[in-house]
Amino acid sequence: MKIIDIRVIVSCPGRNFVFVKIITDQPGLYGVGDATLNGRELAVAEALDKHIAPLLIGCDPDKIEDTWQYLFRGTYWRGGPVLMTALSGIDMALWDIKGKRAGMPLYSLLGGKCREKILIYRHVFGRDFAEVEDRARQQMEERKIKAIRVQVALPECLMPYGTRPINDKEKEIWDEAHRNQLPVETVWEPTPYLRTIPQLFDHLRNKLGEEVELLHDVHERLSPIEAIQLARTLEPYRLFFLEDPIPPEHKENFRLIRSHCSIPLAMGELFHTKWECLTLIEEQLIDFIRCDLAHVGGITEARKIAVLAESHYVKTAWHGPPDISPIAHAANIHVDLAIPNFGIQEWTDHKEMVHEVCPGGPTVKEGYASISEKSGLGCDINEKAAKKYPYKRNYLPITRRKDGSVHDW
Ligand code: KDG
Ligand code: MG
Repeated sequence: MKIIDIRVIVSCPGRNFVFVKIITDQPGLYGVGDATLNGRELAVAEALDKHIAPLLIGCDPDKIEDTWQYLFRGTYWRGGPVLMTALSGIDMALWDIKGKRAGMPLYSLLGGKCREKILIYRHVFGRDFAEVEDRARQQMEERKIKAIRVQVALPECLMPYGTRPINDKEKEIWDEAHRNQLPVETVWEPTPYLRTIPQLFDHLRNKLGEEVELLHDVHERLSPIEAIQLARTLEPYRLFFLEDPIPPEHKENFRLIRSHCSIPLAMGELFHTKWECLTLIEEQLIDFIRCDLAHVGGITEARKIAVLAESHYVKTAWHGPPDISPIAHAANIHVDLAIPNFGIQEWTDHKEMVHEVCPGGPTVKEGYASISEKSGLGCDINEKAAKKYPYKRNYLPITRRKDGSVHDW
């Protein structure tokens, strides 16, 4: 069996996605993968199209591990978000082919189901505590969601991470940035943040009770000592986990945080290889590893990370934002089903347009995700529909402190 073509499909059904389609010489046999890197989509598409695809034409798609090593080590300039996203897309598509050949859903190839359904968490944001409470209640009552990640607008800040425009001034800034296809510039300060978030959790625990699982994403914005302050003040509110408290570069900082609080910690959406996870896992500095399967090297690398994590009692919580496609969400669910140390799965609903371009992804019912029994990943790419939605330049927001200096978003 040989790879005869690799198509890179960039489409914007409401937001940009990069899809990979690997076509084999066997009639009708192909695999699909997700290689979307939000805000730098075309860099990955070019890497795939111009550098990676020519290397793989004529290769045997059955050799997933060998292809992974060939692309990772073979570049010499290995790692980094662009190349690892490209590699992830290829890896997913190769697993999809293998599943289709076997006539088995991917989770079955990975060892079979360890559980029947996948506990998910959804996001809720609000302009104030009451709005967060209302929206969380709606998720709990109407959709039977069991775990909710909460973010709130902050005084003295402008559209901090996880929130949307809350007034005319913010809406104007938001609309203008989108009109010009440039990043929205937001403002964030640690003091109001560290004051407000514990008050939000106090409000929510009082109003929503103890049953619902609550989470919060710091989005890598705190210094280690600020993270300790936040974690300690949040301890009484029994968070499921506190996500990405500090920037990803200096993993050893987690030793300090870990030794000062008992709150469960999660980290990993900005990691690009298993080696970046090692210190946190080996020293049990976190409780949940939450890599992005579309950025960390695909299903092959995620499996290895899950095995490393299992031996240190660390659970998984793979990244599941709206900026990766249903294909990557499907990869998440297949791995979640097959590993013993699954923890929780981040979930966001896609717009109908996304499902039109990429049918067959996982679905959620009463707070749990599941996937069809189709062989492989279970997803497809509708190339005709994809063409209807051409790429639109789009950036992630950029954050500044009040003094004008750039900060982590
Ligand atoms: O593209 C960036 C998003 O994927 C990221 O900001 C979302 O932090 C995120 C999350 O936890 O979903
Ligand atoms: Mg996050």
